[in-house]
Amino acid sequence: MTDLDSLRKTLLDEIETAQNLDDLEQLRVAVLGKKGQITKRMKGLGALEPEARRNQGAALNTLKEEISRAITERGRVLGDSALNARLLQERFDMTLPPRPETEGRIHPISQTLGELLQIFGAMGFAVAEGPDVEDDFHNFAALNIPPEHPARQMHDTFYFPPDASGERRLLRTHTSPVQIRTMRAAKPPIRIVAPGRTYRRDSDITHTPMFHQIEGLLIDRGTHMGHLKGCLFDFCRAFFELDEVPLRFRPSFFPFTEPSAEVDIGCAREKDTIRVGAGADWLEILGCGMVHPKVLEHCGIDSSVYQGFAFGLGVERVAMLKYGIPDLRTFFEADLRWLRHYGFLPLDVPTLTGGLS
Ligand code: 2NM
Repeated sequence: MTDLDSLRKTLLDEIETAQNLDDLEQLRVAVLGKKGQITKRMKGLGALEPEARRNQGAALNTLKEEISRAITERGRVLGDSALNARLLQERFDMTLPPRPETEGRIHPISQTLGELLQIFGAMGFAVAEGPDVEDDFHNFAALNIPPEHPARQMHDTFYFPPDASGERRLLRTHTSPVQIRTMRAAKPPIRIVAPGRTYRRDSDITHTPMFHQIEGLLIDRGTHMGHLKGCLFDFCRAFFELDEVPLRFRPSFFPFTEPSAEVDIGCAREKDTIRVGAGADWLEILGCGMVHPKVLEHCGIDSSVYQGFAFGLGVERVAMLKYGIPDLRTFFEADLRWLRHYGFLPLDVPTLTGGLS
């Protein structure tokens, strides 16, 4: 056996019997490090005759690679078993409450959006999203709101300066442009909800320039107001966690629906609170209607074959009602005391089976 053969045998033996990653690392340094056994021999090659140097060099390289591979492989095995041992030792009780108690809170808007998506998700609505910066077509024209229509003033839009072609982009005034984009891209049947931020030039106790909406859209053959009513009754029962909800559909007008309605929920106005679900008073909570045939046609949907219903509601508004938050503007003040009071714990995830709130 040559000198290298016996070195190979010894080293492979030592690698195979290394019991932990530290020992293996020491071994690697002792063999392949700057002053290691193989490195030293490589340095010694210079003193040999050319022929012997070539042969010995090739043999040393082969040995070096073989040893490197063996160390890597043994490292993997030792690493795996070290991890397994740690996992066994670090087993802990996932049912214990977190300590110390979590400081952060989920903002009521995030919590409420989670609840809304949970409810509409269970009804088969997919979530659709779109850009906050929109163009005139998607925010207005496609929704049957022509340039001279008073709704454009009504909406008090934030416009950007006109671009080179004279087109003014804008911050969407509702999430309906998402529905337009979806209808133009997909074929019926369509069942989506579009949650998100919306913007209007309006700021007083009951209006903030940015607020959240969620809008629903369902397009299919034979869709009618009865489907819309059933959907909204189911939604209100689930959201307000009531067995029965008094709802009132009042005729209304939106350019993008015909007929249109506003929906009021029965409530009791007490001294400085409003209790929903019972009582002699009514409170408007959402707008809805059958999608206007012109809107369907703008989206390439044949209105003689397909009908759709749509609805829209303000997320802040329903969050205030459900959680008794009296002042809209506090939502956006980032007041930590307010958040600690009205916010939700991160593990308080809304589910239909576990309870939404
Ligand atoms: C509302 C009320 C009524 C609505 C209509 C559409 C679309 F794109 F399908 F035409 N999206 N959203 C709609 C209808 C929104 O919010 C108060």
